[in-house]
Amino acid sequence: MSTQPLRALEQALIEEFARDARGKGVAKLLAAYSSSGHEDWRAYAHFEADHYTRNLVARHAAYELIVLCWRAGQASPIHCHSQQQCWMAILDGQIEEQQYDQPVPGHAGPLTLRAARTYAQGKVAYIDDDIALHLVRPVAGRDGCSLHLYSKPIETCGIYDPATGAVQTRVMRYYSVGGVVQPR
Ligand code: CSS
Ligand code: FE2
Repeated sequence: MSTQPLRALEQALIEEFARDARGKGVAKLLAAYSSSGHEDWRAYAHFEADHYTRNLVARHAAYELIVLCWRAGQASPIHCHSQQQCWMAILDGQIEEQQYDQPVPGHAGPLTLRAARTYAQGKVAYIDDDIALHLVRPVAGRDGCSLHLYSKPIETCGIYDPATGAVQTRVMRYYSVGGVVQPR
């Protein structure tokens, strides 16, 4: 790989989506990067005390590539992916994913936990709305960093109340862009 492995990954992903809009080869590319011990992603790794952060690495028509930084105890809400595809590669630490069934429209009630998995550094998870909703967080007591690819970029997502299944729209924001923390 080049001396800038993350830039090489960005380019390879552009080519992959041009070849196949569904990104058949994406998981393999992300696994190769995240399992290799490259450190150039750390230029994008900003943590925040109150919530996990979303740090933009690259944005193209076909996809956005984001480093998420999780302090111990932080978690995403249970959310959907707005009909887009989501890959998550583990850069550092271990990340837990809880998958929940989509609520049945018109039937309020608690969400059903379907599966929970833990991913170690170098592993890649995939989800879309046909599979499930999910919640993501680092394993107990540890920080974590993960590399997320959304195709196409996601502007808003639904966040779900686990007790009632009620959904709210959340606007996604980047904590940093190109390594630079954004004004709030
Ligand atoms: N979808 C969440 C993270 S878990 S995939 C987000 O982008 O903030
Ligand atoms: Fe997600």
